[in-house]
Amino acid sequence: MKFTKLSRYFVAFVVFSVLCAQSGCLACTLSNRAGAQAEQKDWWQTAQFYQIYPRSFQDSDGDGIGDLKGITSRLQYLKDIGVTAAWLSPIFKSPMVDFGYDIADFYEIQAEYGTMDDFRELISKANALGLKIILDFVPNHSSNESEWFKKSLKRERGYEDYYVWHDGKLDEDGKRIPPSNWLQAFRGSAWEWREERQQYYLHQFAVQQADLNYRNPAVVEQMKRIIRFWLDQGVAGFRVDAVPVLFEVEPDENGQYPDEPVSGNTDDKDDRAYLKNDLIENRPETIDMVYQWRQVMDDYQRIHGGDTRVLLIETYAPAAYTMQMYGNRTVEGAHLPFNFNLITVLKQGVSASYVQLAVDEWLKNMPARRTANWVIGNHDQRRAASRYGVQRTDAMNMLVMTLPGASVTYQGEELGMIDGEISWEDTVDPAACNSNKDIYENFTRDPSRTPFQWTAGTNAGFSNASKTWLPLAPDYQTLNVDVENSSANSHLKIYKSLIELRKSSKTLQDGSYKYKALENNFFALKRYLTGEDTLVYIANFGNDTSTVDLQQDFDVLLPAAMTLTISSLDSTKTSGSEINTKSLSLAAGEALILSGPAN
Ligand SMILES: *[C@@H]1O[C@H](CO)[C@@H](O)[C@H](O)[C@H]1NC(C)=O
Ligand SMILES: *[C@@H]1O[C@H](CO)[C@@H](O)[C@H](O)[C@H]1NC(C)=O
Ligand SMILES: *[C@@H]1O[C@H](CO)[C@@H](O)[C@H](O)[C@H]1NC(C)=O
Ligand SMILES: *[C@@H]1O[C@H](CO)[C@@H](O)[C@H](O)[C@H]1NC(C)=O
Ligand SMILES: *[C@@H]1O[C@H](CO)[C@@H](O)[C@H](O)[C@H]1NC(C)=O
Ligand SMILES: *[C@@H]1O[C@H](CO)[C@@H](O)[C@H](O)[C@H]1NC(C)=O
Ligand SMILES: CC(=O)N[C@H]1CO[C@H](CO)[C@@H](O)[C@@H]1O
Ligand SMILES: [Ca+2]
Ligand SMILES: [Ca+2]
Repeated sequence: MKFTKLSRYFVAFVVFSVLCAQSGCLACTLSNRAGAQAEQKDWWQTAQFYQIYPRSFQDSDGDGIGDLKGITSRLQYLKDIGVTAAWLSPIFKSPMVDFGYDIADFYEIQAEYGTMDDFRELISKANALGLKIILDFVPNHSSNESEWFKKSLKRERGYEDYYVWHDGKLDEDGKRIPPSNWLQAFRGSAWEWREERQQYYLHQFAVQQADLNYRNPAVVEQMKRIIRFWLDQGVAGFRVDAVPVLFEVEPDENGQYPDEPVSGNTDDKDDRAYLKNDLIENRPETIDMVYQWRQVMDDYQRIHGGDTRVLLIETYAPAAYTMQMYGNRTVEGAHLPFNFNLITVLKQGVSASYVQLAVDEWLKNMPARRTANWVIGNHDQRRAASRYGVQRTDAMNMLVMTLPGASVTYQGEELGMIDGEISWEDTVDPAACNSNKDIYENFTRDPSRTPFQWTAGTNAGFSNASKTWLPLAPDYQTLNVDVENSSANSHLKIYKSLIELRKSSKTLQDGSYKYKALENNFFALKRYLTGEDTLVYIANFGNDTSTVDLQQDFDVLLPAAMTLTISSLDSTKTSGSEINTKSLSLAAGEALILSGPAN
């Protein structure tokens, strides 16, 4: 029997009321009030998502490479810190040219990561703990080692147009050249010649990542089949990779692809940023494909019931484009298009005014009744603590957890892990290997992929191998889960208390917001809700200690004294103490969450 959303909550409310009548506890009375509200949020709207990079999380068999059994053995950790749902970077069969983002079989698990049985075990352990597992869906391309590609190469029936093939064109000397000047993400041409077919194929990423042809209905159907296949295995949804590059412009009336204009952003002609890329990114057809995937997931839900399966998508794109991913007035799209503004905008500089710009860019463009989300890192970026500055580790974690909506953690951000140091000899990322020894550090993504730091022991407790697939970051003996969990205070302890606050605070879940960059590089955020405590986040993004009058510079409604609820690690202020909001002094990087009565 299925309930509509409203009636399901109503049933939960009745059951709860009965329990309460028996126990007569105060907590129940308070929860009743919340349960009775019509606008109850769905699980993903206030979720704490956590990205696992499987290769680097936990190795269970001593080959130096993380795996599914390793993840299963660490699920309790995720539960302990309060995570709602973990999304796993790709675990599918792959030659590992781009470490799993080059999938050879979308229906198989990569052998070095484990088996389908290991995956089922992972799902069942996660379910038992009340954790949700989300998979990475990589629809733009497959590995060139996939059966589909091999068949397409031979023009086998049904596969001729699985990829984007083209004859190329002739230059002035009659020499064959690629169809267009398009560049791939990892340097150089996006076209690769194949003798067998006497044609070029398109690859927006590495040569070994051939773009699937979304103008072929058989491809569209195949990808929907993949979604249903993994939903059948019990996953709670998908995080979809590299969505903006799904469709490219159609060929013109002569069957030719137009060249991209030069951007003027760099002189490096192999760097994708050399061109504008409007013809190969952010096409309108892509938005409709996202709506179609949502339909597949909603249909699945209608048939099979259970909690909402979520669609999270990766879009580094301008707001006007990204916001359409949520859906339009008649059609639903992604539950959450990932918001990378705190990464991209703050690359210009880390300051309160850039934080304000990043937050504005999302909240001022987001359509009504949609859910915001905040991301500060992933396996493509330098680690958050290294990018924002180590002394701002807690300030950033506190920010993403007090802003409205869902928040996303990349593994290690809860510990304040910093970039590993990877020599050219140890470099394995294609984005770096396709460059050279002198410039690879500008392109490498390896430093944020070093093994997770569990203990001060061998290989940080990640693996028993004599050599791990990437070297450990040098600081693992002092920066790890064991040390941080047994210290009186640590980034990890602060992170845990932030999640606890999010889970217990109606103000953070449902409250309104107001925020402002103040003149002395302080950023202030107020969350408030009728009848509930008001919470204020305040952080000093500058390099010097300074003092602010929060009432005068931020909000006259704030009380003159508020209670310190959570503070950054280096703060000398005592939790639970009274803070004078009219004269608040913060050291560089210091951040506080204050609470006070509703106003
Ligand atoms: C932290 O330590 C506590 C107490 O020893 C233990 O119960 C908990 O499982 C540990 N958590 C982690 C994440 O290691
Ligand atoms: C995939 O691409 C790589 C690099 O061009 C090449 O060495 C390999 O032979 C290709 N595999 C297939 C099946 O085409
Ligand atoms: C919403 O999207 C659908 C599917 O792409 C499209 O057919 C429809 O015209 C759009 N509606 C609005 C109001 O934009
Ligand atoms: C590498 O990055 C540095 C610092 O951002 C910059 O000055 C330099 O021009 C970059 N070099 C290349 C080859 O992109
Ligand atoms: C490493 O080896 C020890 C001793 O054999 C064992 O107890 C432990 O479980 C192993 N850990 C991993 C991560 O393989
Ligand atoms: C803070 O120091 C960093 C590094 O020294 C510098 O790049 C930045 O501009 C400084 N910020 C301010 C606001 O002075
Ligand atoms: C953050 C993220 O998932 N990045 C991936 C985007 O897609 C390319 C190609 O699949 C990968 O190389 C990135 O790691
Ligand atoms: Ca392993
Ligand atoms: Ca594409």
